[in-house]
Amino acid sequence: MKLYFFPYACSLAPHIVLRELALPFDLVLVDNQAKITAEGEDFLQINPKGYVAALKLDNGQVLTEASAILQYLADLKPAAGLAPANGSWERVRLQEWLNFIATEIHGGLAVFFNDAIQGDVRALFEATLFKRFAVLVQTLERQDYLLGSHYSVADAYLFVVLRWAAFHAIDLGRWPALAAFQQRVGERPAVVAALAAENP
Ligand SMILES: N[C@@H](CCC(=O)N[C@@H](CS)C(=O)NCC(=O)O)C(=O)O
Repeated sequence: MKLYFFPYACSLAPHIVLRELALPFDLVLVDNQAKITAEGEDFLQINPKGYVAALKLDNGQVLTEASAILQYLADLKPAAGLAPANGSWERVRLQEWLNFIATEIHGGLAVFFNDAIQGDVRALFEATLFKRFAVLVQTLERQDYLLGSHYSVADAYLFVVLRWAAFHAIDLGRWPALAAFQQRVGERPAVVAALAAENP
């Protein structure tokens, strides 16, 4: 498998999970501006959406969308327990979290990468995002991980997108449960290794 990535972007989540599962993979850096891979390929030919993450399988299929890639990877090694069994009610709860992270937290933080978002407009986006943070806090104040006591692919995804708060001068220390979650997940050996491997 090949994981197309950009350092510390959302592709870091499947990268972490590949390491958690000890699956064999190659990392391919993508120039997100020029849309060229480090292997000299036109990235738009690989993923016409033009964004990471993209996972090329050994059969040539390319899978995109972090939530789908994360579940695909978890299901390659179900015994590792990074996702509840497909078809179970717990799996639906995982999907509920993945969608919340993708749409509310990933989307809510990514908007600040646009320098045009300033002043009152930024304050409006922040107010919405902080309401979503309150939902996370309600959960993470009473349990270590989104699904309970057990780490899952949703936690890897949440960790990756919450890291972006620092890029936007949002101090997660204002939400101790979120800061503690980042600390907890950030200490996992697979996370430490993935961050080191992406260090540009
Ligand atoms: N809907 C996609 C969004 C992926 C995404 O936002 N990728 C960003 C990095 S986190 C990217 O590569 N942006 C570059 C671009 O859109 O040109 C997903 O959930 O995986």
